[in-house]
Amino acid sequence: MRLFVAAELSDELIDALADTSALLRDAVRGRFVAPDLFHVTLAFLGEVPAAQVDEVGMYVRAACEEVEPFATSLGPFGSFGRVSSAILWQGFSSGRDHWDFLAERVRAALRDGGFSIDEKGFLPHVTLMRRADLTHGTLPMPCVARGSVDAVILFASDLSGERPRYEALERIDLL
Ligand code: 2AM
Repeated sequence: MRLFVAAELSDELIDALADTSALLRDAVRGRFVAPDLFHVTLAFLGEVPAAQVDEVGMYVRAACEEVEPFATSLGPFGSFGRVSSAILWQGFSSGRDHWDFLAERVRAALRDGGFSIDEKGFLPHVTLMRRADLTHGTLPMPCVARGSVDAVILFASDLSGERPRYEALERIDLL
């Protein structure tokens, strides 16, 4: 199964991200991520044998025991890749230390468990668009909001259909 671990965002954050996405629809061409799929990836595992999924959940649960819920604010846009076919995302303007701590606990626990994860440096962001053409037009001002991160989810992603399907295998409340 193709696995990744993500932070769940509170409704205030999801609503503002959906408002930003609506503004982008008038300004940028590309493929939009549906608001019900908005998340912040903490660790990307890729293919893991189905028999090891419970073990992954156990390590993620253990990591989350060390982390409390935290507040964070949405911030400016950023992008990865070529300007003509970019990943366009919205980042965070506060809570960065909390984000780094959460991601590092999860990543360290998975590494200690012998799982290999994508080792690209962690940059907290929510992907809003893929294949965005940023060569034309002007980006709108992103909508910002303050909200919280209260839970972490282990997702399986299925890319075989027209749009990605993420199945929450396990949801862990931060306490
Ligand atoms: P993103 O976090 O920039 O949106 C499922 O594919 C999720 O894992 C997506 O949110 C994706 O990008 C993230 N991800 C992180 N590293 C990845 C990688 N090496 N391959 C595919 N997706 C990755």
